[in-house]
Amino acid sequence: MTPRLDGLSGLPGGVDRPSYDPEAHGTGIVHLGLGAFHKAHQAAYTDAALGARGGDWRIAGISLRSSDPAAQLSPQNCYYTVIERSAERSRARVIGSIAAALHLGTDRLRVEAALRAPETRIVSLTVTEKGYGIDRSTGGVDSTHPAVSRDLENPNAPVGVAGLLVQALAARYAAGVSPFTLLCCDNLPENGSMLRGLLIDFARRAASGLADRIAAEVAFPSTLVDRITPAATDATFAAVEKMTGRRDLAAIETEAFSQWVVEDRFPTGRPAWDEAGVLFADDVRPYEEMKLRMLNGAHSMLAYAGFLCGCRHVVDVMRDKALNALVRRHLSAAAATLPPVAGVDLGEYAESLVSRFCNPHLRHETHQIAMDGTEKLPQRILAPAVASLDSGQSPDSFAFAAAAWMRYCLGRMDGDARYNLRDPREAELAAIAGRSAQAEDLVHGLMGLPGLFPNGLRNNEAWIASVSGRLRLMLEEGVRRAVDVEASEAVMDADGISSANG
Ligand code: CS2
Repeated sequence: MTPRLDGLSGLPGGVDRPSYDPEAHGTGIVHLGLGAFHKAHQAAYTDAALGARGGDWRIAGISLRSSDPAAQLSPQNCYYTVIERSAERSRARVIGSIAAALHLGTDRLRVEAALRAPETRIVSLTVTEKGYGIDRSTGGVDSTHPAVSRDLENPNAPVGVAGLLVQALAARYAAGVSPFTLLCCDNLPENGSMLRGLLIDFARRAASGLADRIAAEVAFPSTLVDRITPAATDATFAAVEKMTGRRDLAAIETEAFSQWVVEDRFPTGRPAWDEAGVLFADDVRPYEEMKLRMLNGAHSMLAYAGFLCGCRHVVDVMRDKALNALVRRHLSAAAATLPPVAGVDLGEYAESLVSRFCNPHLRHETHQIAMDGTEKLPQRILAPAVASLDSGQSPDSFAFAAAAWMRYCLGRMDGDARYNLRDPREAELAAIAGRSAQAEDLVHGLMGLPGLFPNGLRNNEAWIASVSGRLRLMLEEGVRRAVDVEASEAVMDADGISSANG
């Protein structure tokens, strides 16, 4: 039987591995959210930074809910393989930057000790958009979020992000240990300020007496993170075994491309991430908005429309002529809502996204991207929709994306096959869909969900009519037909624009 990966010796020559001795480096980072994205992104950058300049910056990774990541990584001494796939080649790389893998439910004392340790100078997070419990309308906590409400009632054994971090900061202050820097790495706008607002509000509500100190003393640099990382499958494990001669139950696959733009505010120090390709900027907002609206916005649009047309993977969507045209239209529509981004040509950026989406070796499921729509839509589709209306541009592509999401909320394909919505507000979505399957009723019900659609859209009759018309066509004639109609109109509009220009 193939031996399991548990160290660096005996790996075949073609497999990249740490150029440093991992065991010789201490831990300086605690990461909350030990999932595939962290393993493909921040842990890989930290591995490269350790190789470039060393330092006690290995990572203690923590999962808040599932015990699987710790169960997969711990027997392997936390080594794992990343397969990086470009259209041309695949390479395997073993990562050594994770020093410990813990599960909050099982290892609470070790988790609390890691968060309190003076050696922990950075706490980074990838807990997904829904993990924070943020009320987007106030910027504070959503007290109906299950983890938030539980932690406000029982602050001594927190289960959520805000509860755990406020408890850790309180313990550090009580012990005279300075606070850590908090580095949010989720796809949320102004993610550093968002986390700051959340913690200050939680601390205030928990009467911890810490709110002012957090506001004055804790650094929350914002970040843009980018690397397309499909969920690992059996095919991933089989590929790794073939490439490395090791069984690796923590392996992941990702694309070769990777980007990390970070605000350089680390009063407690940081790894030499700049040596590992991280771009440091004074203000990441322009990059973040560009990525959220173009990459993630197009992703969400293509996920709903593509999934409902029977495309299992993003590459299948891109091979469909009509959907491909709609992705391109969406990228231009999103780009038109953005201010210029220093050093970036938005047209070239759009082209690079198209080729990343077309990567034939990345099996990225549309159903994975479709998940958690109520958490993703605001920054990806609705904010640019408002911006397009405000500047007199056509909101068609955003209206189409919103209609496709609404159609997806019905939980059934045109042929009636059922699927899981996988959304934290699933019960509310199902209740609205259960009341009526008429386009106008669905649009009215879903746009009325508290805190989701901004007023700029809720009160805009033209927007409502545009979404309703598209949804009606999807319901009456099927999503396939609606996609084809939309694409032929998009192509005509584009031709109209180019002939008017030329
Ligand atoms: C995707 C993102 O699942 C999703 O919602 O849009 O995870 C996307 O792949 C990453 O943000 C790419 O950096």
